[in-house]
Amino acid sequence: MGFFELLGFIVFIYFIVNIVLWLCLDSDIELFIKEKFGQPIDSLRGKVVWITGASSGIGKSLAIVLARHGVKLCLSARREDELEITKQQCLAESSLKPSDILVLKMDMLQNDKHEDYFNRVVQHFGRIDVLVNNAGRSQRALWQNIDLQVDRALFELDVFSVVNLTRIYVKYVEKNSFEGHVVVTSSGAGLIGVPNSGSYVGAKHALHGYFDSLKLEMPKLNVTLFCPGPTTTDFLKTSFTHKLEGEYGGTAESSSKRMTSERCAFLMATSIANKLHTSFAGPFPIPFLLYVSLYCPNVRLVLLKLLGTGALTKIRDPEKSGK
Ligand SMILES: NC(=O)c1ccc[n+]([C@@H]2O[C@H](COP(=O)([O-])OP(=O)(O)OC[C@H]3O[C@@H](n4cnc5c(N)ncnc54)[C@H](OP(=O)(O)O)[C@@H]3O)[C@@H](O)[C@H]2O)c1
Ligand SMILES: *[C@@H]1O[C@H](CO)[C@@H](O)[C@H](O)[C@H]1NC(C)=O
Ligand SMILES: CC(=O)N[C@H]1CO[C@H](CO)[C@@H](O)[C@@H]1O
Repeated sequence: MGFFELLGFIVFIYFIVNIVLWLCLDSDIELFIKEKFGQPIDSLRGKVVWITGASSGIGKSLAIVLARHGVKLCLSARREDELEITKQQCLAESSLKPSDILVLKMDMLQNDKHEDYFNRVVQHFGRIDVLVNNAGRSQRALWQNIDLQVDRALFELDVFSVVNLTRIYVKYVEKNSFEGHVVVTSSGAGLIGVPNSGSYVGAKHALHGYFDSLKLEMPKLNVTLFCPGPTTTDFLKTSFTHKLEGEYGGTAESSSKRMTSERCAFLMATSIANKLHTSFAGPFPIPFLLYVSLYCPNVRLVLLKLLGTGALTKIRDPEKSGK
């Protein structure tokens, strides 16, 4: 075999291995490698992490994973009783003291109070090492029927409240010149379009624009955009619809087509510990779809034509498949 044949063969094998990994893994390849060989979650021990939306779902599971590794936590959301339950579970599974976990009743939509809340957390712990912007609501609605008020409300929560709180944090990091880390729970729907969630997809995409720009302006700041695919949480219950009043009220049943929130939180904690910039996770075919869409947009178009919108809808909401 000549040199160029060998080179061609290696490149060919490289692509085959990649595509096999796209099909087998429940995360992107970088996160998979870090899970096996990178910084363990334990490298975050002793740090102070503020998780918004810690009263249920991914935020709650993340709190528990981090607590097990001795991470001090601020848990915020609107439902204080649920936050207390998260706190008790964290304490039961770790050697943290009650004062290592601060419960903060906070509505993200009250932007004018962000500074007060922020100061309370700093006062309690003396510092904030990582801010995890996780609070958010999803959506189920047909694009053409959505009231502009819903678009605005969704951006208020999923984008503007996140941006406002992060600006306070970023100024604080700069003033005290320490190594800051901002984390955002985006979504697979923050990387590609999906049906039945127009405003949500727009909002999650917007986060990538905001935080990519922030990273360029502050290269030393660690920024992590974590993008889960379908995960079993209560998110469908409180999802927006096409009109402002009311919530979707669905239940996301556990299914092999959804990640458990525990697995999601473990991968998210791994991405945070390794300071990855963008990570994604989800069972087959989520990583495959995301890789194809990001690396080969033309193949994506062909794939979508073959699969149809209905298939994508079922990937997101498996209960619709009538399994
Ligand atoms: N589950 C999925 O399939 C999935 C997939 C991709 C991305 N995500 C993202 O993951 C994040 C967490 O969602 P989840 O699935 O864990 O759903 P979830 O169980 O409904 O959790 C949402 C969290 O956000 C908080 N929240 C909502 N509105 C708030 C407000 N106005 N102020 C403060 N906190 C508020 C909720 O707490 P309170 O109600 O107590 O305020 C709750 O703790 C979201 O950003 C979501 O977009 C989820
Ligand atoms: C994370 O922050 C540290 C300290 O500012 C910096 O040296 C490092 O390059 C950052 N890592 C990434 C991946 O941006
Ligand atoms: C629009 C808005 O309410 N912005 C708030 C964001 O946070 C600052 C603190 O830096 C508040 O003063 C603003 O009111």
